[in-house]
Amino acid sequence: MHIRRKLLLPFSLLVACPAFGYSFAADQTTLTLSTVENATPLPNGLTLTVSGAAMQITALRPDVLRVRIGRGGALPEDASWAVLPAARTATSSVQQESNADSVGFSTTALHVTVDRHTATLRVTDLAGHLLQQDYRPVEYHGNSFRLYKQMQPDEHFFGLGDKVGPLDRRGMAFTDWNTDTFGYQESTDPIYKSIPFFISMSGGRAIGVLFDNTWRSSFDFGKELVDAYSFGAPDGPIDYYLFYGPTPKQVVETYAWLTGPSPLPPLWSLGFQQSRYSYESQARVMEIANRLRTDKIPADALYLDIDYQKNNRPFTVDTTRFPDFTGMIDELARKQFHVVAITDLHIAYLPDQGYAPFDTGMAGDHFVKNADGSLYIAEVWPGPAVFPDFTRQQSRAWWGTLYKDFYKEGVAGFWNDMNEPAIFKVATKTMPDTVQHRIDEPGFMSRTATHLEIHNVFGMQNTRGTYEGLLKLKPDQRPFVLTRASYAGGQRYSATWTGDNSSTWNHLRLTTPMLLNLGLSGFGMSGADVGGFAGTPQPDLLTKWIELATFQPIDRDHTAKGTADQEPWVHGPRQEEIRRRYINERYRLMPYLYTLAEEMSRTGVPIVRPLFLEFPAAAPDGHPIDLDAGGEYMFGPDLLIAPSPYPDELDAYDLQLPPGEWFDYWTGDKLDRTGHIISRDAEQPKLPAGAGQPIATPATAAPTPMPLLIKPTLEELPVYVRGGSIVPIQPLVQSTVETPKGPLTLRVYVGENCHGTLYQDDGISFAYRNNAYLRVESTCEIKNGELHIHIGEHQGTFQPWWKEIAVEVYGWRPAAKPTATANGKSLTPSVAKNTVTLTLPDTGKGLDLLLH
Ligand code: NBV
Repeated sequence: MHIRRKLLLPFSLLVACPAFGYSFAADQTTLTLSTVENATPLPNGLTLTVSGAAMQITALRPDVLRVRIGRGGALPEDASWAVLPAARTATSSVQQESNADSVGFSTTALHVTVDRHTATLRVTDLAGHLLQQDYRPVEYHGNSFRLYKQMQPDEHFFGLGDKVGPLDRRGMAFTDWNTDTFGYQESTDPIYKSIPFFISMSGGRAIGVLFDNTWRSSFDFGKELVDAYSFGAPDGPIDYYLFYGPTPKQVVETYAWLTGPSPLPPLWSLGFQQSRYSYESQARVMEIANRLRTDKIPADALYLDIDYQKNNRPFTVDTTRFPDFTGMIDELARKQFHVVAITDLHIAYLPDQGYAPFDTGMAGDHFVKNADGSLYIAEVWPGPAVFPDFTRQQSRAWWGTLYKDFYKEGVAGFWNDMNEPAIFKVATKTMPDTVQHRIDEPGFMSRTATHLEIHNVFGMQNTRGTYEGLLKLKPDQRPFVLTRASYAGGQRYSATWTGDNSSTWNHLRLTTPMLLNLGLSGFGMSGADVGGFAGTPQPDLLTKWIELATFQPIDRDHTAKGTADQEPWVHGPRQEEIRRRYINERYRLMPYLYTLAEEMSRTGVPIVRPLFLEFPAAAPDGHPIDLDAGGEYMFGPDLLIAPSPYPDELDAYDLQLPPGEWFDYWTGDKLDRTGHIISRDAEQPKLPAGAGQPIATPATAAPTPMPLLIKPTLEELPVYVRGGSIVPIQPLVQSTVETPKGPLTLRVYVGENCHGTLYQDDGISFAYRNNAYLRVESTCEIKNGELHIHIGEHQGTFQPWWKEIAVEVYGWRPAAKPTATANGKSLTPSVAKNTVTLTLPDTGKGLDLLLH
């Protein structure tokens, strides 16, 4: 055993250990895990003793490993807030592979070896490609530890939720400690969420690592060392999952298998949402609602921030400013608005004042305590407040009951803010380390834990209480919960937003990498305050932000107290017109967006995606294409959104379109690699209008990305459609509650591997689980100069709103006198500049179209 005792130094003194850039308490016992003393095969892996520590490596599936290490000779408790029990307890049989130098095993996807002399853990794929290898032995200093892994020169890192900064985490270091960071900037870390999961990509192969440790963990992606990345924590288990793609999409899907996907959201939550801190009276809320309708800005949700409450006390209403709260909710419902109300977790400390959340919480012993057993009381919005013990199942169940009245009155969704938890008037901005949380939970040992262990899961368990409580109150309604803080797996209970951003151009730019990394980290239902929270946006900034948010999962305009109005109509009719046009477009695209949300709820693949998720081999050497592509991203598999990487710049910017064929979303024009100029008039910008001009590339350069040069204008956000996609579009409505009038349009963009999916259901209940959904799969193909389009028969029992389908074909040049047949019957298509359209009754039995 290699146990060395370091010189005893004063407890508070932290020194940099010579071999490590990361500091450890110097009086802690150091243990270096460098010798394999014993190895016992398991049907699904291996148990080892390494320098006295217990280590277990098991296969949950052939492509998913779990590694656990316990310093004291026993493995850490087998429990998790993040990983679903079914995944955590899954096993896959392995083939033992040991020799004089190493112990190990293989699965049908991976080789695992541990060097007997150095204890170096190495994982490769079956072809021997290195996926991960220890860079140096695991070293403990007291309870703290750090794991170093080799980093390849071409290795890039993604994930960790909405940490601020570029999409690629390489060269940076981060800490997980949920923190209320009003006005955070690009270098601020940590912020609100802790999602200790990252994806590494190297040589075109992707792996995922979930480091399931709730303490103040940290990650370093080659900042400390040029050839290593590392992760560690001051305490808690070494318990991590390593999983192999090889594609990044497979990694994201496996992460959803481990931690669960986001549930299917209610349809209305995908509509435009209007908020501010705060609409301070019932009259003002109604004024906003009415203006949205009279100005014909489609919208679905209005938010009530803290000032609707009496003295900021959660679960109360200030009846002076909101004299008829229930009547207001009803009237808003008649106008097709859903209301989301904030319900912070800090319960006002009001003994003997008839405040039911406090009284019932005290009666049930539901609040967290100090180390001496006294009630923990701290100041937040209501003044002195107490905090539910969310790591107790009973306390979460009690919390859920607090929603009864609001939910019955028709409040549609709930907003859990301040749940890092944020505490006023203390330097740490949160609870003291010593606050005691009770873990009283199926699957966990019942015990008391300090705040240091629970801090990062507190917000997640808050949302779990809310989500499960709402489900109990209305078992057939999909809950909508929006949270600021969370932990890995928290996507099972809530959507999220990126907290208190600022009304600056840089924050608009940061929105994209933050939402992309959140999506890769499980939180596919996410948004950033549109227009920015802190400060007042300049007119053009708000317009550009509304344009971008059209193509993001949650589209919520929100701003801070004391800032100017930020609704779409401020800044006059010209700006409003542009903003309306984009919000309209979101509603036209709703069938596509909802189909993406359904895919996310099944597979974990997020709504907004980095380019490399759809085009993992776009760059010739396998590096993620996004690294060359500024602010571009995919909205689902088919639409590429190309905002300027520096949105306040007037200069032209370069775009990279991944290999394949592309169409301008706004005009339907096909982009031609031979230098065809896309219709665009910079002098008289109009919408919808295409943007972009291909830079001439030789026609032979087909598999390489297509570079374009874009001249930015206020009115245009360039959007491109992948050739080979079939995109469903609906007639414009003013809310998702309104039934669209007219046919469903299927825009067919002819190209390779042409297909599209459409998913519909009632948008609110769980009836889809009993077959009450509609799924239509469509394909297209050119054969012998004829275009074949197949629209599949309706799957599921849900009856959609349309009776007819309009098929709009782009990228196919018909004969001089085009003809068409539908299920064998002749029809005459109508032909416009770049489109051929056919409108047909949808019998639900499927359609086979042939265009000559
Ligand atoms: O509840 C007020 C705000 C809210 O509008 C914002 O979105 C949250 O992130 N809340 C923070 C508390 C105070 C903000 C200064």
